[in-house]
Amino acid sequence: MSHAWGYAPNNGPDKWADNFPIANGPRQSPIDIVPGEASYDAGLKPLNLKYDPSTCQDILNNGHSFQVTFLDDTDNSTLTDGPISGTYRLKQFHFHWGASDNRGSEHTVAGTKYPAELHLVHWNTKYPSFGEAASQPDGLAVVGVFLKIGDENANLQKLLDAFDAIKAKGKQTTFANFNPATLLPGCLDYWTYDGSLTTPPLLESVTWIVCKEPISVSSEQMAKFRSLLFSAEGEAECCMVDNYRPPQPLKGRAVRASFQ
Ligand code: SG4
Ligand code: ZN
Repeated sequence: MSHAWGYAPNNGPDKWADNFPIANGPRQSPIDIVPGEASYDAGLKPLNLKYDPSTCQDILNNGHSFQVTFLDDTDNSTLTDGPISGTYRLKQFHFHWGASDNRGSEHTVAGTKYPAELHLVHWNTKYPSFGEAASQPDGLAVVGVFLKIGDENANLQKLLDAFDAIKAKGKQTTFANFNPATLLPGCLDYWTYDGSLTTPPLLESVTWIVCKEPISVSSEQMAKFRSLLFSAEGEAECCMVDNYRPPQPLKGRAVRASFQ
């Protein structure tokens, strides 16, 4: 791979294995979730998400997505219960989306693609830091939420209104007092399976928790996601679109459902 990784034909998902051989590993993400093949597990607890808006720090275009970062030096914003043991701290959330409304999610449901997918990334506090947790089999827990075209979503709009300040790669601005719980669907039923980061280094450290119920986004709001740029200021403008990895082989893994 002659360039840094990205989502273009010359450096996209089909090329990642050249520099990151774990791309062909046993527990890669995302996957196609086939509801009929997921097994209901009555032992799965409800998700317990406790988010403190005062831990929200900034919003950043990292050239692959945009992310909102949280202060993670205390247990103020955490995920507990669900399929995991112990306490996981919220580090950041980000999205993946398409060039048009017919694609963009990473996970699919019986082959159905959603126009975008939100990822809330948490790390296991049995490890000293996010960086150290990220290479442990039980190091990370990511909550995935599908976006579906419908009514305008006022909670998403707060993010979109910050986009003018982070249009290009490397741009960052403060983003204070945002409660990520406002982005969750009303019903927290989920599927869960053992997987990986969906971008290089593709580390196999993620307990995936994918919510069954999507949140809404309008077509106009989706268009605003596509106004961000992969490129930095001064470079040829390249719209940030199709920043998703397609589904990977299940390789015999179990997908469990928290609901019947
Ligand atoms: C996005 O590119 C985020 O911006 C990355 O965040 C994130 O990497 C990456 O996706 C993979 O995360 O939930 N999709 S995912 O598996 O969280 C990490 C940063 O670069 C390590 C901080
Ligand atoms: Zn992601």
